[in-house]
Formats: sequence, structure tokens, C-alpha cells
Amino acid sequence: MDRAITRRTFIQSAGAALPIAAGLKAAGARPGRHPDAHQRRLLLWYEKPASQWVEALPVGNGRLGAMVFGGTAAERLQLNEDTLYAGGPYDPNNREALGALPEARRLIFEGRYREANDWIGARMMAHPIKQMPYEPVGDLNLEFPGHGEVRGYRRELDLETAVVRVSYDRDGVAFTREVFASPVDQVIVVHLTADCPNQIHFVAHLSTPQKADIRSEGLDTIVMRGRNGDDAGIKGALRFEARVTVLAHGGTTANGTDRISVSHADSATLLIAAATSYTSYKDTSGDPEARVRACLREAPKKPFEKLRADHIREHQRLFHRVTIDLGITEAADLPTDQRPAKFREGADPQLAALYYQYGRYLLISSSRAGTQPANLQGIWNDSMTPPWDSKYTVNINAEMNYWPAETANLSECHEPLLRMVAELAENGGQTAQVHYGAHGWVCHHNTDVWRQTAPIDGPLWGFWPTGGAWLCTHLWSHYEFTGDREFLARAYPVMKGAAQFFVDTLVEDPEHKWLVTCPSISPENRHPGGVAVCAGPTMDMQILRDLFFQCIQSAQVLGIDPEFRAKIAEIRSRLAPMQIGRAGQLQEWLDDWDLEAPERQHRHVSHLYGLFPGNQITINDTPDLFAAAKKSLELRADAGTGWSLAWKINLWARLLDGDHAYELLRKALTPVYADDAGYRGSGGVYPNLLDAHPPFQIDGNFGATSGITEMLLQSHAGEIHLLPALPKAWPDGSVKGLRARGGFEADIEWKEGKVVAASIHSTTGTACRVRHGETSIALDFKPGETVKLDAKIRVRARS
Ligand code: FUC
Repeated sequence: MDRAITRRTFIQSAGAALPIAAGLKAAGARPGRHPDAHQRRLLLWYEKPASQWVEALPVGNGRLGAMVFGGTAAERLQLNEDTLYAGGPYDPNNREALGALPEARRLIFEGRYREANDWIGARMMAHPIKQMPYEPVGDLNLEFPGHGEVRGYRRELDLETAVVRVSYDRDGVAFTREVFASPVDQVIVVHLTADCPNQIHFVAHLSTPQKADIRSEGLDTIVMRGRNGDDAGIKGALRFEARVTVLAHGGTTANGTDRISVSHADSATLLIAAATSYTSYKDTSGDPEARVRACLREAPKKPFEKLRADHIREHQRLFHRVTIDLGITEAADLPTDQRPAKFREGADPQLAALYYQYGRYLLISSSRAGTQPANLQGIWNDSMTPPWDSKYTVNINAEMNYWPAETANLSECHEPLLRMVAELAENGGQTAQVHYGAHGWVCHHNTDVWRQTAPIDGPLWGFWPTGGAWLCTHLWSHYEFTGDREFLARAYPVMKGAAQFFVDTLVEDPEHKWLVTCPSISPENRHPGGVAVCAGPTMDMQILRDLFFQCIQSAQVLGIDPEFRAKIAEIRSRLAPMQIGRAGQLQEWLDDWDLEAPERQHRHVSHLYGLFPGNQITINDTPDLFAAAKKSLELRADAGTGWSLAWKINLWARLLDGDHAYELLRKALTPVYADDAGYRGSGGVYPNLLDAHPPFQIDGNFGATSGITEMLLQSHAGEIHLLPALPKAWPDGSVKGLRARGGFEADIEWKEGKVVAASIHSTTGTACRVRHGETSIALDFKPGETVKLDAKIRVRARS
């Protein structure tokens, strides 16, 4: 009860009373003009409309997404629905692959890597050799005649309400537009108002790059009915529908064949629904029309204020669980596109907090229980041929999307990924059988909405059998954070299936007699043989050590499967160990090849999986490997694509080096500069703070949110570590609501780099150890109990 009151009190004060004075001191900034109250809210805001997609602002309810451009004479809402991919259910498994497997292994073990690469490329890849792209629905276009010239323009996204707002003044009339994607009513809502009556005039119409028919129905509806595209010989099997209901208050409404126009209204609300016939990865028999009609049955009956209030309540249920204050300066007054440059100068600590919360906002907006998982672009994509098809790359990117899910207190948002793993296990069973003659299931480096699992693209990228195993670690992680035994009972067969595949396919390496994956790759990195295919890359061994350990633990918790436990424990002990190479680095491969690899600063840092997201390398348990991992990261250097920078924030945090982690965050927040050819630069952020690979890829946003969490709280090494990697740049601050393994929630307040107060809440009633610097304390808990700690990490109060 106490806790609920505390939380509510905090929510009310969030945005109104951040301790700004501490922040001014923190950043070494001159105490100057205090930021306006509105600037202290979590806002992205701009003084002009978006002219390019990477300037537009994203809203989403997990399933429906829109990029809002905020134009005055012409508004564009670029629309997405998360199941609208090209193609339909298909079987890409290659019946030739199994017969070719022994020869591939022989060539690899004889060191004939290039021949192995070519052999695999010709005989063992999926047909087709690519998967299906994610596609846009189209655009809702609003034309406002005469609104070219306006004054006082402002466009903003408020992360706390998940509402985009556009406002300006034209001829003395103040116009306001609000847009949000409601997870409650399953519609995107556009609300248009003016501060005088009869001022709302506009024309609404839909457009799309899809094969679709667009027409008006009556005086208040526009309907788009379409089919998805074919791709790589796979026929489009989806039908989709988007339906816009225009509700004008006052004035008159008229229709054209494909448009609705409204004149002299006092205000207007547009409700946008969209759906496809996708029912599951193997069933496309849904009725999109029935789906959109269902969404539009109740929503038009609700007053706009109720639609908005319900949306905000549901958003805040998740969003307000974590608050973070890293200090604030007057730089927070600036339009958002000017702030990354200030951050680089060290003058805008609040931008890190904003970026942190933006990652949480994006996860809430692109991944909610029952939706598709967030793909390479979350749910926001305007292209029929997006980069890497905007699908799921599971050799880093899809996992990175979900790194903050548990730690940043959005456990429910993890559900779509966890459900996808179970679905992959079904198709992956086919791939295991057809490609390897193995039990269990396998997923290579990519998947799409059809949950395909066979190796694609080519051996350099795709011949990696460990994607499914990595994804399984998310199942265990969800259990570790929540203690949800029922979930674990459902997840265990999926984890076991992933392990069974490796029980059947691990082979003994002739030199050391270790058990290794073969063929495999250390994701996308060529070794001195000029290709990537190899046996037993370090990352595979680390992931399998985790998978086997987690299966054993799960079976123990569930009290089942003793023989299987014993079997995989034995196999686990025979996996190739982590090795330290001649530069003192953690070897990426079985052989000490790191210094001779063609791309020594490759963006993937796969062998550091054991440091993060894994926990096999820690300062206390494996100090030599800890030093070697650090050496590897130094050899890789700091530069990288957006997601690579984000991974390195997490890695430096796990190396307990807050200043280096912060340096990577600085790189991740570099503004991507524009010239006539568009936005350029490697790694960084676009004006809308979406991450630049480049091009836009959302993993870097989520990876940075995870990285900031890892700087403030870690719980992977058997204790809850407060401020394990706090950079000098954030001497004073506070964070509330971070989650730790074992079912804990932590609030921390610090000054001059030291905890001044902390509170640990346990949902499960598990004991734990809490550490800050050299001090640590063992605590026990009753379920639901909160322990408050003082600056010396002593118990101050229990409630
Ligand atoms: C992996 C990475 C690329 C890109 C792609 C989506 O293949 O190596 O950099 O992020 O996924």
C-alpha cells in the first residue's frame, strides 16, 4: 500500500519537479535560465515540419504504427501494420543440404575454408535464399488549403503521454493537431482543433505503394483494400484493409471517389484502423474487413477526451514505472535536433535520460503482448524494399531490441519475442530434420513473420546455427527476472528442443577433442581464411554453455528430466573453452586468428557475448577472461554502426568502466549530418533520435537504453550492484524502478558519484546481496517487502 502511494506521488511529480540544480552542477554548466516547465517533460520537439522520414515522429500501439510528419498545408501519416510482410507461409528448407553436410565438415576440419564456404553456398542454403520483407500499409494524407504560411509552428512527441502534437497560428487562429496510436481502442487517432469555431477545413485521402483499391464509403469513411506483394517467388497470401472514419463536429462533409472533405467544422477526429488476414505464421485466413470494422465499432462512440485518456492511462501503466534524472541544463530548452551536438560538448546530460526513455517509449510502442515482436525498424517502415527487409536478424539485432525489456521494467513488452521463439521451434524442427537429420529445432541468423529458420543470404552471413539458442536465453531471462514458474514450464520444452538439436549435431574437433558446432561462423566476421565458415566459434560455445545451463536449471526448478539434465551437463563440460590469444585477447575462434582477421575492427563483437548479454565473464569469477575480454574490446576500438556502438556501451558497463561506456554513448548520440544527398555518417542519431546504422535501425535505440541501465544497475553476478559503471559525467542523479534478477526493483539516488539512498523491493520474497563499491550487504525479504538503504548501504527501514 505504502509503495502504491509512493509511486503515485512520484508519477504526479514527474515532469514537474526534477531536481534541476543538481544537474546544473553535474554538467559543470553555468546556472542560468531555468528550463521552462514544459522542457522538463520528456519531449522531442521541433520548430518545423519533417521533410524526411528520419525527421518524422513515431507513434505506435505495438501493432499499428505511424510516422507523423506534421506538415501545415499537407500532413502525412505514414502507416504500418505489424503483420504486413510480403509472401505467405512457405517451405525454404533445402533437401540437398543434409547430404552435403559431411563434406562441409570434412573441408572445415581440413582447414579448406574457402572450399567449404563455396560448397555450403552451393548446396546448403535455403530456397529462396532470402526471407520476406516487411511492407508499409500506405499514407493518410491530410490537405489543409491555405495553411502554407503559418506562425509559431511547433511539433512535439511527449513520451509521457505518447501523443504527437502539432500547433501553429494562421491568420490569428491557433490550430492544434494531436495524433496517437491507442493500444486500448486499436486505432490511430488524429484530432484537429482550432481556437475559433468553423475553422477546420481539410481533405483526407489514402495512398499506398501496395496493390490496393481505395474508395470512399458514405460521407465519413475511406477504405483501402489490398493484397501484399510476392517476393523471391513466394506468392503474396495476405489481404489487408485500412479504414479511416472521419468524425467532424459542426461544418459539412463531402466525399469524392477516394476522399472525404470537411469544411467549416469546429473540430474533427479521424480514426484509422488497419488489419491483415494474418492469423499465424501458417494461417492467412483471417478477415481483415471484419477486423477493422470491429476496431471501428466502439471507438467512434467514445468522446475524443475518453479515447485520449484511456490511451494515456495504458501507456503510463508501463512508461511511468521507471524515472531517471541525470541532471538538466538549459540545453534542454533547445529543439531536439540541436541537442545531440550539445551532448557531445558535455553540456546536455538530460539528453541521455531522454534517449533512455525514448528507448522505453519505442519498445512500448512497437512490442506489446499479442503483437509481432519489434523488427529491425520496430514497426516503422515506409519502403516496399526496406534495408535488410526490416525483418528479424537474430545474430544480434532482434536480441538487442529486447535487452532493455526486463531491466528497464517492461517485462510484458518481451512477450512477442518470447512467443516468437516458441513458433520458431515448430518451423525450426523441420529445418533441423531436413538440413541436419537432427532432433529438436534450429534457427539460423534471420527470421521473418513466417517464422522461417533455414540459412539465408549466403554462408558469410547465414550459416550460423545458433540463432534459436540465443533467443532461448531470453526465455530463461524472463524467468530470472519474474520468477514466473508457469511461464518456465511452458518455455522449457522450447529450450530443451534447442538443446536437443545441439546434442545431435555437435561434433568432436579433431585437434582438441572438444565438442563444437560445425559448420558455423562467428557472425559475419571473416577469419584469415578469407571466409567466415569455421568450427566452434567462441560465441557458439558461450551461447551453448548458457543454453545447457539454463535447461538444467529449468528442469531442476520444474523437477523433471533428470537423464536429460545429466546428458547435457556432460556435453556442456566438453564444449570448447574460452581461450586467451597471443595479444592477451579473448579469442574469437578456436584458433588464435584475431590479429590476422581481415577486418580487425569488425562491427560484430560476437565473442564478447560471454561478457554481455551473457555473464560467463565477470571480474570476480574469471578475472583472466575479464582482462582478455577488455583487450578484445580495445582491439576492436570504439567506432561502429549504431547497434555496434550500443553493444559496446553495455560491454564497457560490464567491464565496470563507466567513463568508457559514456564515451560510447556520446558516439551513439552523434548527430548524423545532412547534405543534399540526405543524411550520412556512421552510427549516431537522426533528428528524430532514431538510431542510424546507417540507415535507420532501431536496435541501437534499444541497445543504448539497455546500456544506460547496465551503467546504473547490474544483477548478473549473483548480487545487485548499484552504480557499477557510473561515469564522471553523471555525478548526481537518481533512477527509480529498474529491475534486477530474482524479482527485485531498485531505486537509487546518488551524489558525487556515491549512493546516498537506495531502496530494494522484492516481488518474490527472495534473498539477495546488494553491492555498492566495496560495500555489500545480504538482505532477506518477504514477498512484496521493500528495504530502504542509507549511504553506507545499511538497512534504514523495511516496509
Ligand atoms: C547484421 C549486421 C548488419 C545489419 C543487419 C541487419 O547482419 O551485420 O550490420 O545490422 O544485421
